[in-house]
Amino acid sequence: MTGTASQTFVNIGERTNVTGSAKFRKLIKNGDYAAAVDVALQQVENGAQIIDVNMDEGMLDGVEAMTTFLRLIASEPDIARVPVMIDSSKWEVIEAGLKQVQGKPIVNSLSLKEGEAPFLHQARLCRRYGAAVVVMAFDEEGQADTCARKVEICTRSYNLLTGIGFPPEDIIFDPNIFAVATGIEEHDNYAIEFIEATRRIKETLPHAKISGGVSNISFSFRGNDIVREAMHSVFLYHAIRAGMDMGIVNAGQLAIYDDIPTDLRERVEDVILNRRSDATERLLEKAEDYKGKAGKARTEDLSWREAPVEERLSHALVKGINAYIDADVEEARQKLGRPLHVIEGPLMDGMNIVGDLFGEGKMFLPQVVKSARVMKQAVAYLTPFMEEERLAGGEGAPRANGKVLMATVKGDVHDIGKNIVGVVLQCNNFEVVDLGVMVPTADIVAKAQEHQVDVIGLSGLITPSLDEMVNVASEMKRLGMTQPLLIGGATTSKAHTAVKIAPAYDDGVIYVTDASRAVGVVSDLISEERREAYLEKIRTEYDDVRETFLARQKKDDRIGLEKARANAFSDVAPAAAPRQPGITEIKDLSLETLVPYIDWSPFFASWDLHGRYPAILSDSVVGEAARSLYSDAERMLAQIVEEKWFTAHGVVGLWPANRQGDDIVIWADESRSTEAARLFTLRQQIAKSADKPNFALADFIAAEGTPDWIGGFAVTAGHGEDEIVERFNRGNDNYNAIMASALADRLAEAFAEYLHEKVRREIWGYAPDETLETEALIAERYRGIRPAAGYPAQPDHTEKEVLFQLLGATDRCGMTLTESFAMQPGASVSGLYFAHPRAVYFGTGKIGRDQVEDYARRKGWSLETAERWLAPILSYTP
Ligand code: B12
Repeated sequence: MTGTASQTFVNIGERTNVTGSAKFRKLIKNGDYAAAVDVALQQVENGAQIIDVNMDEGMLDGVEAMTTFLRLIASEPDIARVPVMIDSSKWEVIEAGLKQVQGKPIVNSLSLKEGEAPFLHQARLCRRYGAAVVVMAFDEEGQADTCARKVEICTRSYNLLTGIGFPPEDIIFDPNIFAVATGIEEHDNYAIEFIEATRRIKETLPHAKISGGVSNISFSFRGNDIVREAMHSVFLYHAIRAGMDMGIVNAGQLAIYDDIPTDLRERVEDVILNRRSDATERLLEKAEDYKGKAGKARTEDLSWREAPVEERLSHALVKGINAYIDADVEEARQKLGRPLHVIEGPLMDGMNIVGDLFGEGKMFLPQVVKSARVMKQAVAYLTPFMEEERLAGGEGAPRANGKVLMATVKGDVHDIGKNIVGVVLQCNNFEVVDLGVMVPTADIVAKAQEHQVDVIGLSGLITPSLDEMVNVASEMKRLGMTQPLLIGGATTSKAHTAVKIAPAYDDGVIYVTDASRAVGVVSDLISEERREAYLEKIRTEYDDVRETFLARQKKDDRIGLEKARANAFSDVAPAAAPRQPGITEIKDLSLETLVPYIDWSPFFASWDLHGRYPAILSDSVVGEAARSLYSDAERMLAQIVEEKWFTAHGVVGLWPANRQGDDIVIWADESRSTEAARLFTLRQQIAKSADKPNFALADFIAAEGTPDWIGGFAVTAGHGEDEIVERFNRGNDNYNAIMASALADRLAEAFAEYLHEKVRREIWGYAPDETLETEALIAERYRGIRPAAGYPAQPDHTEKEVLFQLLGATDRCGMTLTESFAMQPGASVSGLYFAHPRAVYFGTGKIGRDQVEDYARRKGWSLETAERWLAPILSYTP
């Protein structure tokens, strides 16, 4: 087991630190904040769950750099979903950071270095901002290196902090990780001192957390990555067991504990645990073998087929092998006498192993879903025998741990995330009643009552679903229901759940970030003993989140709309007239054309494997799971193309257009006298530094008097998907059902990429000579952008309606919009084309009431309607 991948351990990304990353330092010094934001994004995509931001550099204005950077990442939803650790040795930089962060910040760090008074003063200020703090084991006498000193300083800090009412769960101790195996004898016990101190702090200082910079431990082996990775893994294996909660560590560069060759692991362990006096020399000796070497490939081994049937079933479940399942289950049934004995015996034992391995981070999602498939197929084989027994008066089906209802709310078509959670719950012997997508509130509450479920889970992909979830909560309250409500899906968040949904329902509303946490949460909710304490903990936590959110909203510093407009991006660069103006249809595009345009990284993310393709395939932690998933995907993709499982249609429109204020007028023809339609855009109202504009999409189109053009598109690769998914589900094959959906989504996105290129080179033709490889396309190294309604530059989903009309997307492509403006089929994308050479993607960020009123007026909406559709980006509470 890696320990490092343990479900509870939190990775802190460190690349957005000017002292630790030369690349980041250079970007910040050159004022290239857009590229610096990309660094943060990559960190998150590579699995960082917190990002550490440090601007402590002699030549930098730390306050300015911290402020600018945090503002920018706050308007990037993919980054803003992870907490920020504001890292500085200068208090004014920390405070500048605290003023910017939207979620719960973490301050890194405070210490008793300068004595108690400044320590407490800073802690009080952090408390006021709702921040958690990292406290270094450092006092007036220096940094602690022994366990006793570490514990002493942390205890003193803890007593001081709790003495002023600082919440203990917001205290994170860093008891100093120092290098071992340096050749200096006094250093040999450093890892043990840290691990022991961790254990004692966790035992004696309730709720406090432990963190540390992991790579320090292996400093003496610089240049030998295999040994360093092994040291990090072994160190974390022991430190996490002692209670370490989080650490600065490159998750992509960790060896799997079990995979470290035994002789190397033993010698590393000797060093980390200081087990023998010659440990350093012996590791140095061994390290020679690993200079520049790569790992070995494994060969398939069928010897498990010779084991007794119980062991074979367990092996098949853990490894996800369904090839022999029917024969093995039949053998077990004959051996054990009754079908129920097979389920409650070897099959449940096997699934328990799977559950444990997943919980410990030894198995990853695709593997678990494969295990679930084996289980389902085994149960399906046994069902007729159980039915026979039941008819003959026996007890029939096995008992589940509890029943969970799952549904994607009305107006939303997202399925994958919910289905994955369903499978993981089933793996842990919960019965799941899945109502599918677009489920109206009335059906959710009726089915919950009919099936007498213990817990209700709601999922949503797009922001209008957030409101719908509030409706479900209110209806549950009105009907006096008591089941706890789980909230999940891409746009949901703890803040939204705490601020908007929880107040609508009294019996527990819990936001669940991902599938791996769902089991723990549901178990707590179902347990008679733990349920109340768990709900109370959530209530207190959400009260805090709400308080912090509202406090922050009060001191929000949006600038007025007029001021933002005065700082618009103004660079007139009208586009050349298109080669094919008006509508171009693409009917039944060959799927083969799209394959080279697939961006694989999000495919892995949809299976909870985080990292960039292709590097993820050789990742030391998730590489094996990623390779196996990828080869299954390639196999299915070949079949999709060959057998035409899905049908892809697309449509492009290119129209004469001009900007009018923040609107874009689309003209009926080139005389530009009759308005055919009007698009509405929203402007950033965040205070910007000197030379940075407050963008709105309209800025990329020339004002009247200068002829300019705009484009729109809608593509789908989803016709046929539902039938295929249904077919797999009928065959108890969730793994392939989820795989087919994930591939349909990839093809839809690839279609958007392919079509954009065709538009630039041929249909519009403003970049006829562009030749870019897939990687460069994915990195968007071309002229022009294609923002979609719902993405951060235009969060208003209703803008899809006019686009669909202009394009005739329903007639031409069979695409429709739900009442929440989700597109059907699910694997669909639509958006606009801007050709301006300096057009960029941006986030509108939160907007002020003045703009909401103005937008309502422009769209002919009431203020209330505008506030409903723009709810996620309001900087105020209506
Ligand atoms: C893949 C993807 C797509 C795919 C597939 C969409 C689909 N049919 O599901 C495609 C390319 C088709 C697509 C299209 C669009 N997308 Co999109 N998409 C994404 C992306 C990159 C990943 C979503 C995903 O599948 N993740 C993998 C799954 C497994 O994760 P998950 O859904 O979050 O589920 C996990 C947890 O949330 C949790 N969970 C989920 N549900 C539940 C339920 C319960 C009860 C529990 C306990 C837990 C739980 O467990 C799951 C497993 O760990 C996100 C960005 C992101 N990084 O999240 C944007 C994102 C969701 N998309 C977005 C948008 C706007 C769109 C479009 C509207 C754009 C457009 N105009 O064309 C369309 C809408 C499609 C439609 N049919 O209407 C926005 C939504 C934000 C918003 N303002 O509404 C996002 C957040 C991107 C962004 N940064 O703005 N998209």
